[in-house]
Amino acid sequence: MSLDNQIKDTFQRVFNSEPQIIVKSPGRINVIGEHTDYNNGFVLPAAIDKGVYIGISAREDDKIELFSIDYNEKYDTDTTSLTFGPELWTNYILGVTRILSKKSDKISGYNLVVVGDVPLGSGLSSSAALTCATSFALSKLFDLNLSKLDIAKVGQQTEHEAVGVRCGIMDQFASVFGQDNSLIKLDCRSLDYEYIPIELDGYEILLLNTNVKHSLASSAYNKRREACESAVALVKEKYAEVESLRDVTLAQLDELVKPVSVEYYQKARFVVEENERLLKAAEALKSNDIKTLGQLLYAAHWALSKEYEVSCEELDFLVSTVSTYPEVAGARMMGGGFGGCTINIIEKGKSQNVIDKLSNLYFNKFNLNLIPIKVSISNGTHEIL
Ligand code: GAF
Repeated sequence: MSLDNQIKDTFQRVFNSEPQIIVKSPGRINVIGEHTDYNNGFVLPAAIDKGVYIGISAREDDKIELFSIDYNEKYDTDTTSLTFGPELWTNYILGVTRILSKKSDKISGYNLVVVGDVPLGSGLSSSAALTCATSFALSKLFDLNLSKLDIAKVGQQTEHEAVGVRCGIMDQFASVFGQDNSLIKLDCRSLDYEYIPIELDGYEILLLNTNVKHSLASSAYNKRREACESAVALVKEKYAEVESLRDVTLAQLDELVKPVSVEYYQKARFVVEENERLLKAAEALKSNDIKTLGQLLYAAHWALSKEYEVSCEELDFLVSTVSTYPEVAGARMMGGGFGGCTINIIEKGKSQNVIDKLSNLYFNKFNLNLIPIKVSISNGTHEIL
């Protein structure tokens, strides 16, 4: 049964009624440009066909009743206390509700059913999909008139406040602004963006899920962000106009950061170079130069692994193994790191060969199943009903 029909069925069973609104908000991939968003740099993501679906209806009272199909769990609270439940999925939904309730008094009680097909922990941003779906649904239901950018920002703020991850705007922006068959080249400083049609002449994208999510992910993420901020503070002592790593040159890092902290220097240099790689990759995509694009992906991976130190054994194994396959133009870890997926650019029609060759090797080494994920590039958050 399709996910929107599952929502309707479950709504009927749990709430004895039809949802007033059903929305879908997608997960995302990112071709290149990791850990650049919170440094005011560029990113190159796209929304995918897999996402989170929410069905919602307003109530006469101030009760909030939530039901997750994936967890088969119900959780109730009310608009005054907005107490989070024991599971993280409730924090995301109620975190959005808290933020919007502070902005508007139009929010009253509601019933909500949620389901999704973004594999959890795979680095495809199921959490951004969930917060953006919630924010869009509440805006429609209670006439809050939120713009697309408002929705993305509320999603990001929820991640900061309700979950404690000081993420950038990439995932939420991609989920909301996604467009069929297009990548989004987003400038995270100005929030200007450009759609780049994804025409990988003769190539296709395949995601390979390591099936691991190492637990240090969120604390390590915040630590990387702090290292970048510390590097900026050091440069700022001499160059007061500098606001973020986007404004910093490699020469300034050599002069002012390297002598003080190798750790900050390495992390900051990665970000400056990752932005450069992204700009080259965007040009390579526009001129269909897949060879150059692939090389940039490999370079990004090893920099993420060795300099930014956000990879893991499983991701490194996948990337180093496919780099010996002639049908693979490029590959790298994708998203925040410490597990999740690699993104691979493979000659059209050869993905199954790669999966066949790699699956046994991966299982023998890690005793884990490698999970291939095929995605298509799709539209952003939208109403279904
Ligand atoms: C996670 C974050 F949520 C994003 O904001 C981004 O920083 C990404 O990691 C790394 O590029 O997905």
